[in-house]
Amino acid sequence: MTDAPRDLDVPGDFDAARDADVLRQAAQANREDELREGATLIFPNYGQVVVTGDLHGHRRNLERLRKYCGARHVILHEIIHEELNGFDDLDLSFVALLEAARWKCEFPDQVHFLQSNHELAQLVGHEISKNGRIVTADFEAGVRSIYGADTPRVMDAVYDLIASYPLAGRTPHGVLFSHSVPGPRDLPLFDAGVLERKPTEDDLDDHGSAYVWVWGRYQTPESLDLLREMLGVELFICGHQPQEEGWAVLHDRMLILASDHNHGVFLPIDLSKPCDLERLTQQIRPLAELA
Ligand SMILES: [Mn+2]
Repeated sequence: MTDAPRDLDVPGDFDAARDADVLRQAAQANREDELREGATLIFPNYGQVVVTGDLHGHRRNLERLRKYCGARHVILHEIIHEELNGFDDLDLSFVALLEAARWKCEFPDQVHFLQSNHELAQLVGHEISKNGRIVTADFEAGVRSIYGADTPRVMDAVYDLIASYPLAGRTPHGVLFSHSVPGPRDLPLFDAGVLERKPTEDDLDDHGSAYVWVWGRYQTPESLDLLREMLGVELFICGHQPQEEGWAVLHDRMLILASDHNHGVFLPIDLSKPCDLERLTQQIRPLAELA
């Protein structure tokens, strides 16, 4: 890897000072989000919210969403760490993150981010390897290919943005949005108070409450029922668990969406109406149908 910026197959031009400023402005807009109470976004009982799943650098799907959403609320998560085809490929998912940050700056009341395990790992320097690659290192290598010696300045702004993410969103009709929720093994470690405060270093650290929130796997009907009771919600809409077909329902209590490939989906929800899982699954739409 050289330190010199190279020609990139990405639209637009890059400037470390200007782009770092965009990321920091988006971070500030997240902290000042008018829906935010602690680490939770409280959605109103009017308007629409478009829920998505993991994005993993899929810039085409992000662009489709940006055109579709207009004045709707939109929820984005796990924007970084893209799937690469070969070992020589660069992870340029940073560009998707920058585009999402620009979108947040343009529509601060509509665009909302949620914390994810991949982004949290990037923030705290916890290595994630996938298919023999260390994706957290590859992400930074991608940023370095764009900004060269200015990389630390841009990475600091990336960390500011990731640290600003809330953990969850909830609707007046009992739907909870999050990247994941704790599995049965982690529930005893989980303090639901984390959703009501700015997550502390302990919360973000390995096996802290924010950590088990975004890393959760292997949910059971019983663990989801415990969480429903603890949080006062009816159902969960998450990402995190890969879905080749775009979505799946887990234990009649959790809907999992994926937006990171050509069969990726999105879900527009009318916030004024009560909803159940069956109705929600009928409203799921393929991103590919958007221009
Ligand atoms: Mn994940």
